[in-house]
Amino acid sequence: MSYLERVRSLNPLVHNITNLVVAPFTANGLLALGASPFMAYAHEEVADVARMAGAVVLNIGTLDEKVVQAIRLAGQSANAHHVPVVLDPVGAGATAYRTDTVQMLVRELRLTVLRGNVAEVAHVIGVPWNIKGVDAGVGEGDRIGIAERAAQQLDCIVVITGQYDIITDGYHTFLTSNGHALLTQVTGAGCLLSSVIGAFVAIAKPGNDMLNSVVEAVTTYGVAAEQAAARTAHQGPGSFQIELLNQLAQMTPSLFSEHAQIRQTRGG
Ligand code: ATP
Ligand code: TZP
Ligand code: MG
Ligand code: MG
Repeated sequence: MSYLERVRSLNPLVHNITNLVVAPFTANGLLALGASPFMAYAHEEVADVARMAGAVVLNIGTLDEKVVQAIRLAGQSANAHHVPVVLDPVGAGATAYRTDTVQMLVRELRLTVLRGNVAEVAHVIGVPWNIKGVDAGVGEGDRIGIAERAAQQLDCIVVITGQYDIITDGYHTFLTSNGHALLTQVTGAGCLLSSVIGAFVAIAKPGNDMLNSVVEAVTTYGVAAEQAAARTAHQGPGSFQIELLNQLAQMTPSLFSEHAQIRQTRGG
């Protein structure tokens, strides 16, 4: 059974503490995929929700002290109960507050997956990289090297997205080239992917299964985006955004195998 089929049959609960730009799109994307989204932020309940979830996705997109404390409480509870944690360090490097916050979070919490653009991931591990707002700036550099270094340093899976995506545990590295440029025109395309990864790690076993499930999550999302673009590119980003939800719902293992472009560059 593919990881996607396991998501659909197990319908994992994914606890999201995300930003106010993307919350409805994220919840709808998880539902389309076959997972069960739960957005919960109150300090009084986040530990309970995290404990009962299949995965916890933490996103600092519109952070303030209340959100940061909710993220810490949820993350600590997830760690205590062996629930996988995905962190999306939106805008790390753009302000000192964001950079300091993510660096504190990776010191305090054990992550299963860190997912961001190259600038964000670089800033999480203290490597300077040009960034503009919440979007990756243009910068030359060794994206694969940053991903592998971050994975080794944080002892977790790192996903760096962009025109092509890197998935690594520091010792095994995969590149996937699925996706479509229209994804750059939809705010929350990265945040939804982080939550989709949450759904896939929720149904994986620790170890290599986890890395393989993340590779399939990222590629599935890219293939769904290609299918959506093939149907809506002539209309524009609004239709594409809605069609992406349809294509997440309609994705099949055979569509995935037909279109997935995955290359392993390290390990084996
Ligand atoms: P950013 O803020 O830098 O846009 P993000 O958090 O939105 O970062 P992205 O890197 O845009 O995350 O990745 C989100 C999705 O968009 C991924 O599936 C990725 O493969 C895809 N993607 C991003 N840029 C491109 C591109 N130029 N061509 C094809 N797919 C892309
Ligand atoms: N501003 C703060 S969070 C956010 C914006 C526009 C959403 C970012 O979403 P993504 O997935 O990184 O494009
Ligand atoms: Mg983007
Ligand atoms: Mg982002």
